[in-house]
Amino acid sequence: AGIRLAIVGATGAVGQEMLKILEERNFAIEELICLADPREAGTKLKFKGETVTVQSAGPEHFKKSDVAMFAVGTDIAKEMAGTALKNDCVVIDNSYAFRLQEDVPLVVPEVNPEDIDWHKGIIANPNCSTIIMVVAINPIYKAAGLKRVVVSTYQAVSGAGKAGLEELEKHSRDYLEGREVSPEVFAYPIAFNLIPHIDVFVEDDYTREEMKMVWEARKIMHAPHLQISPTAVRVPVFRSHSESINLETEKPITPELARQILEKSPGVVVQDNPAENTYPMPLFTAGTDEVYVGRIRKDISVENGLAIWVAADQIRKGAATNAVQIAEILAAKNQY
Ligand code: 11C
Repeated sequence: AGIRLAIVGATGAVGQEMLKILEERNFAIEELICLADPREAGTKLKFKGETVTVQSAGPEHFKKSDVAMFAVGTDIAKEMAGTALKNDCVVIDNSYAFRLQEDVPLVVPEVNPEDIDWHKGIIANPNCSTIIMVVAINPIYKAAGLKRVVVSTYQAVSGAGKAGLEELEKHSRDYLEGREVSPEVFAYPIAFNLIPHIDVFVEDDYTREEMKMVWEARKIMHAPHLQISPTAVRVPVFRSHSESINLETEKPITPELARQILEKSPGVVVQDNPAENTYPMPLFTAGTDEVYVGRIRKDISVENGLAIWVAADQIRKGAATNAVQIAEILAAKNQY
């Protein structure tokens, strides 16, 4: 036995990773339904050695599913969630569509698993940069309180999906082989460059990617007044986002205590030994499920301050793994 599970957007970067993770974690599935838009219908995918044929998503699929994990854009998520709800199918949505809606829990299982209990049919999966940040900073928040967070992200191209991956590869080849580089997914050439602009500009010249980190972290951590100033930057890395985070705490906390707390925190791996040049790097965190924290040191610019460096695979912990963890909790508690 197990649950009847649909994956909407099964052919995309996040959808594909969801399948891998479900298989790795041996998630108990009674029936797996892989859905995508009509152009992808008929695509054959592998799951546990068997072939699953992708179907064009329709109400009949939601009727047959207990839970649907959505790995599609905001507009399609809005369109399809209603159909899923009408058919008694609980939605775990990876898009921005419902994250800030008051009646929708926004969940990172290491931080606020209890919020799953009050879902009304939709549970939102946060933005990848937000998930990675809150897994690392929530334990410090619990131990010493937080006044202010300053975060700069170094976001991999796969945050923009398969097309982002292909663009970095193409731009790298074009640049090295002397051809003209023509940006499509990103606003500028991404190979050998950094682009301090992800998503659209919204408030006070911050981007929406940056404001998502503010709005979503406050909701997940139940810290409505937490002050956060992010700068989100796209970097020529294929996979795994990194973040430089400066924390101003309410109470003093030594780097040693922070290290001990983080070592015991769920979902966190501390990689921090400057003497041995040990710190997290995206090349090595890619393909894993944890959030890696290193460079834990006193922020010498404030009285109660810590500086940390974080890296994590944003397709896994930042999206697919987090959604599967939520599905595991729903399944274990029969909350669908
Ligand atoms: C990026 N963080 O790296 C974005 C992708 O709200 O789920 C995910 C956007 C979101 O481009």
